[in-house]
Amino acid sequence: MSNYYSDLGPDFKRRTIKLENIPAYQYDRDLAAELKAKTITKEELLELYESMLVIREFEEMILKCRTGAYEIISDYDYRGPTHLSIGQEATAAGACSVLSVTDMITSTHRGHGDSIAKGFHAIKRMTETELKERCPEFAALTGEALREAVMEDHVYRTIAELFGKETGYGKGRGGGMHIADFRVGHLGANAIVGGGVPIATGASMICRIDPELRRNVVCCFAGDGAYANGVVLESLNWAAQEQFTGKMARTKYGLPIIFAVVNNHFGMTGRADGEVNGVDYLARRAAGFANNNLHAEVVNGMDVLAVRDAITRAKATIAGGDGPVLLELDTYRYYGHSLSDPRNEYRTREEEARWKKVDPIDVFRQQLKEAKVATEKQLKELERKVAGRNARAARRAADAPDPVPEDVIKHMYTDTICEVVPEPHAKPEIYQPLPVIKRGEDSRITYRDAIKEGIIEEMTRDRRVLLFGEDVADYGGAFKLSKGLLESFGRDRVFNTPISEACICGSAVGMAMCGYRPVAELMYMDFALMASDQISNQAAKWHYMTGASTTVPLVIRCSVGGGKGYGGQHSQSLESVFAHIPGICVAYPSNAYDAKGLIKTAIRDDNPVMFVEGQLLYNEKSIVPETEYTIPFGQANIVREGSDITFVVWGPAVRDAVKAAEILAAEGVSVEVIDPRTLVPFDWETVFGSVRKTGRCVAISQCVDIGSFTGEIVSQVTANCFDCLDAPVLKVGAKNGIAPQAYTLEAAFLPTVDDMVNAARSLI
Ligand SMILES: Cc1ncc(C[n+]2csc(CCOP(=O)(O)OP(=O)(O)O)c2C)c(N)n1
Repeated sequence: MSNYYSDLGPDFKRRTIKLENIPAYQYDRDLAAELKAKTITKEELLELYESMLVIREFEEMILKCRTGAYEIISDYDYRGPTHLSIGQEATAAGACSVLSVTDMITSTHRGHGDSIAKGFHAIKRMTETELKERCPEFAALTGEALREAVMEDHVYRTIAELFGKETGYGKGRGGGMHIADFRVGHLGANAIVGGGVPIATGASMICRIDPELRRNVVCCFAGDGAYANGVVLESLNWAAQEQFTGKMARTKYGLPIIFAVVNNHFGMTGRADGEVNGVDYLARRAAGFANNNLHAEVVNGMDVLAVRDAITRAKATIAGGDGPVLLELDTYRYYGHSLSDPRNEYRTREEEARWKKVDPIDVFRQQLKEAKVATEKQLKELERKVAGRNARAARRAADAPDPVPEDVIKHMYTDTICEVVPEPHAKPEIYQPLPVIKRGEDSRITYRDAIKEGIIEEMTRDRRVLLFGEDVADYGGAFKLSKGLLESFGRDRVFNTPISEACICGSAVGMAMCGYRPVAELMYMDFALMASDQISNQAAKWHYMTGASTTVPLVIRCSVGGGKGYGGQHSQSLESVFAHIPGICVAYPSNAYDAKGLIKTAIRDDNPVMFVEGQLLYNEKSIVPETEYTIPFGQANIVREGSDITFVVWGPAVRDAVKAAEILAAEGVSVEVIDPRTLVPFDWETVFGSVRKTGRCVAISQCVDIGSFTGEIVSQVTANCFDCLDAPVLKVGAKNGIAPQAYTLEAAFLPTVDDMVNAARSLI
């Protein structure tokens, strides 16, 4: 027991800390033994074989497409990525064969096999009704003809996505590296190495607490290269926490996630062993995160039955409440990173030949014959069937319509919001009375309390709203905004996280993909840069990349520390950075009334939202009705009307802009102050309307001037109101520098009331 857990006080006696052993290659049966033990049927064996064949046929099609050797579509010019998984088929087929239709997976840039196998085995398990729901166009078919038609459709949609066609799984927006099919629990392949791992972790958080998803597991495929990536290690640490593994939470059930490390021994175009890994077996990674090694095991990933066995046992461990599990699947990639990689710099043909001797398909085929599961003739027939199905699907995909150019940004945002909370999520359990927000007689409350009240109302309305971040639960967050919420809503909905900003945001994506509405807190906006992949490449892009087959309704709350003398890494106003990323909304309330209305809208919106809070505003009060209200995104607030100049300004700078307007009023200059409230979406019409009236405009914010969103306002106003302008459009922001700590320097760094007044005077 460590000193921390001992009641006897510190004990520094010499000792050795023992690590648990990690079993490797424990599977000691073969196909005949499984048959004899009746642990598998002949049909299941043939299903496994067919699944691997479909993957190989698909990958070999890509190979041949490059040289025109795939005759059925030799006229088609395939131009996309070529990350083939030939050699690794047993990992995908073995794992997916024992996942249920609703179990989930995440996958990688080398994920054709995972995607094909997940759909293939799900379709094999679907009832006729489910098959018809999936493909209503086959309603007239029944039995095997129906299943076969749906299977061919699966292959077709996969190839169509690879070819970037409108009929692909992601309507051609994502392509093969981002393929997903949420109807069978495929939450997406990911072209960011390791990017899918926190998403899988987040999804498993929902499987753990949601009554309907409760029986599901998430199988997270990621390569050996990924296990050197920060967010992956953050995810392992996250998943191992006792608050999720059962001991501290109401839900006594560990995270139902299988970290399936697909170790093909290569990162990209170099060896992984010895060059990037540092350990002989990647299963050792698990020992750094949990005393039980996350039940880690090394598995023969060339043997589909060994993989099937390991995943089956992992599922049983998870069903017993003792997840998560990490499995290293030892396999080999026959081709280069992509087809442009000749692979001779980092490995030999002799090495490849040694691995091909244990080829998952050839070895299994031999076993099928030896155990008399199928004759040579029957196997050939199956192989012909698979090749024919693939060829027909490929031809159809090559002929399928391309997306039309006018739709280039269609699906970037959804216009849906959660208007009605579906059962059983309405009226969640409240364990203790809700925290009381104290109001004066005039109903004024602080900006901090306004956000808190909005969150409480939304958490009371919808059980799918979760709140998490560093120390937000017991302590109430660094700014005490969430104090008391843990007691009311319980630790399954309000929880602390490790200091893992990437995993905080990435897991929120996974939760959102499962239909939940996570609200993640990042203590300072500066730390959002630690999570920039998860915000910008994951949260922002999945709705588009899947052709709108998922939404990502999450809120990332982050506060700006500027003005407190906290220096360069705790003071940045980065909203302009995120406004530049298509796919996310950006809100920045400037007062308590707006803060409550906007946080409620943010939580109900089906798009991912960066919700920026000004720390200097936390104690500012305004009148905030106790009753429910929301403020629509993209609706600016005219803070003060005027006729000579338009100030467009947001966040804490609004207060200063109003002061500047008062000074200018005394000089006879009438300023209209417009607070857009949200940068994305932006209320251009209100701004243009104002400038057409005043003829002058200054865009103001606390962002560093260079590259600030104020520049976008200057550009749009100039382009749209040119005829009405009496003067150039100006911008005022922070100096083009790094926020300093010194009071005098910070005062000079941030835009001042004088800067605003002077800008206005220069236009008159
Ligand atoms: C974050 C990130 N860094 C680098 C790359 C470029 N890249 C693509 S695949 C790859 C190697 C990945 O290795 P591994 O995770 O073992 O998967 P494998 O390719 O072997 O299937 C790299 C470095 C990337 N896509 N994402």
